[in-house]
Amino acid sequence: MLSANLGFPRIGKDRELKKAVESYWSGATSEAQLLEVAAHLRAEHWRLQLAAGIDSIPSNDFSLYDQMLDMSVALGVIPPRFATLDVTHLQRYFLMARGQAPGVQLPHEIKALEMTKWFDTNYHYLTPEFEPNQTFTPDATKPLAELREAQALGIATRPVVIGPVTYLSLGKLRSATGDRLDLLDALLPAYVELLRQISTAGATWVQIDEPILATDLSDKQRESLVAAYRTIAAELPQLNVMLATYFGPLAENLSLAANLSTAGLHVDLVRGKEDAASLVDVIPAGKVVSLGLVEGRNIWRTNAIAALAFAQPLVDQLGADRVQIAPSCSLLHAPVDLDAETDLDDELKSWLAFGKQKLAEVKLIATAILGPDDATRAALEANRQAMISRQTSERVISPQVQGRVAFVDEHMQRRRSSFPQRRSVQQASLGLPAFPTTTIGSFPQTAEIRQARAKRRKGELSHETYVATMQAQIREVIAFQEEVGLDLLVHGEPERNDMVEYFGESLAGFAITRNGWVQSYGSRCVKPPIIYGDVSRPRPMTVEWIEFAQSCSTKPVKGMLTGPVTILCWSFVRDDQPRSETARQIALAIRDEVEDLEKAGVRVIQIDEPALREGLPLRKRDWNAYLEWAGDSFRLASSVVADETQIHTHMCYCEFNDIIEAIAGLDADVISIETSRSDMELLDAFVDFRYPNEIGPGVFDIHSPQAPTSESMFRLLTKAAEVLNPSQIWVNPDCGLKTRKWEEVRPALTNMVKAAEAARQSLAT
Ligand code: THG
Ligand code: ZN
Repeated sequence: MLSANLGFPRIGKDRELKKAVESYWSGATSEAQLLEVAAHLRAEHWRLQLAAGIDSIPSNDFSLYDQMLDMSVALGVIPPRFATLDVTHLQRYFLMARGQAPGVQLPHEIKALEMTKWFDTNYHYLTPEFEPNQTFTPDATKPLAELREAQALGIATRPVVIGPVTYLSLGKLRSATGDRLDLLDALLPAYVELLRQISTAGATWVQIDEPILATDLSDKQRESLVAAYRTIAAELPQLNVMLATYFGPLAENLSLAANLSTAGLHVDLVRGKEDAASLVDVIPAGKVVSLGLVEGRNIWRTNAIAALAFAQPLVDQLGADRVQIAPSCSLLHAPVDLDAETDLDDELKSWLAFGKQKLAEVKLIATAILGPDDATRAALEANRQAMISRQTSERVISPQVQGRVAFVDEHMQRRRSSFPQRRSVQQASLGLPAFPTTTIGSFPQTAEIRQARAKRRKGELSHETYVATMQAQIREVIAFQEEVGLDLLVHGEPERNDMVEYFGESLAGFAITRNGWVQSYGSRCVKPPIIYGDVSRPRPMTVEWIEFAQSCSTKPVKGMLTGPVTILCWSFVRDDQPRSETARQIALAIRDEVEDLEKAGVRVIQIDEPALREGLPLRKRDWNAYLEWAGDSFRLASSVVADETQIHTHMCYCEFNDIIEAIAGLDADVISIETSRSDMELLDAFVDFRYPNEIGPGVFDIHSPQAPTSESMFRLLTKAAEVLNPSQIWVNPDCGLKTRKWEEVRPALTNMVKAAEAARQSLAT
């Protein structure tokens, strides 16, 4: 039975690509040096897949930044502001990605392409921008070079491209009217030419990714899919297309996908298990079917025997020569190699599989399905033992946690009084002015802070010295905020690296990896914690830091926590219970922390949920159920407090319109959101909905090093006060200040306080 892979992580097992790209950006290394590292990584990854016995190995899955950006380049979708620049190919590529490139001095700022989340993963792609009369010019340089590079190593590959309908659907049209799908007729000749060149260069198969098929499709998208693959098949009859779908069940799109004019169809049978039931009925005779049986975007070892039992009837009915075994989706979303995890214990490791291990699983299933030999039998037995170990481990199930979850009831998820009642008690107890000023939580992470954390990790710093260093930082941050005149203070979070990793380190049921990096966007990576067992909080996680911070000031200091939904969304989660169940366990752990903070005298507690919106399921029909348990989790975490205690939440850039009701349902006393970049347009949802609680619409963009003027911020506040009740409005930046420098933060916050004072003078009722 053939085995196939859909894509391999390109960042490198030691994030070699990240380092090489960032070094090139800084000017420390040349273009040639960067390209050499890239070629080296590709070769290493192809050899690794070959060694794993994978029959169909992808090429063009590599990228120096992002595969959607690569696609835009391959189709000549270069917005005029980049096309007209006199720069090299690679400089233009990075200008599109980041608005800057080494060796390029621009007379004025140039806006990079917008970044958007890739379906429901934590990967972000660069959004194609289409002009109203967009033309497409094929440029096959990259796919051809990679195909030939692999050929030179003696490896035949299946080049991967993103499909035309997914590509158009994810792009945005730079005009108020029109439909980007209307560009299909102009786009298809470019695709055909691109594929023709790939075919001529020796590829017999290509993989065309259309993950859009796992979403709710419009009639126009369906028609476009039919037209696109009819044209490609007619123009290139010699080329075999494996149409790859993933990230969810095809459901009502299954018959459409199966009947598109392609030689093969890949289905995600992990997220889309339900598709298996009708797959054989709808698949046309002779079409090759790729079964995605090994989860590509999580870290759990596949239950090989269960996968075999699941696949066997499909193989029997379709015929072994028509079936391939594959991961569910590209392995881009998995860390590279479990072997590098020297700190995880053997038992936990036996439950896991990263990219390299997933290839072995694909191969194992493909081999075993035809009747296992002795070695395969032994591998299956080892797999079975690991499954039993995980299913029966006392590390996974905690009777205490289970018992507690069983006793969660409605009143635990509701504040004691309604918002208007809470509001008057909070006003009396906090005594804040109108247009109160605050920040989102983090302050600049200086080299000194990072060094102290790194030294502590390596055991080079005693606990006492570490605490003293952090306390000194906190003291300074508090003094700074008092000096600037902020009303509600924060401790600055010097002790935290990534917010989710920080809480993952302190919670039971979580494991932290040493090197389990996954690309988030461009050169940026995240290291999601692994939730393997029932979650609880063995001891307070933040209380001592906040208590210390409060001891430095008579002004109120906020307790800072990450919400249960965000911790869930940014971790690798259990696959042996519903996400909602895991979220509820995390919520109880956060609730414990909230309770302890309150007991310690903390009067304001912020629980951030930046990932709430991005956790939305791909299919609209699943939204309500998600929003319900997500909201329940947030309220379970936050509602333990007395009326006097003010609960804040924060959400980053996000389209609020379609979930505003759920956001109001969180019943946070105050929400801070990002609004400055859209000139307060993002407030519209809150206005139209008549959002009842208090809001801090961000008045300056923390992504820009430029300090905003107090006039610009006052103008934004004026805009906000026209549509909201002035007594609802808080004054804060868009997001945390972690990535900024002190010399940028000082003038920005000084001006912000001035703007708030001006608002109190002229806008307060
Ligand atoms: N934390 C986690 N997941 C996230 C975000 C986060 N997912 C979505 C969003 N935020 C992604 N944004 C970023 C922003 C910055 C970085 C990564 C993802 C980043 N990473 C460092 C890097 O790659 O250099 C990691 C370095 C380190 O920790 O040593 O800067 O905020 N969990
Ligand atoms: Zn934010």
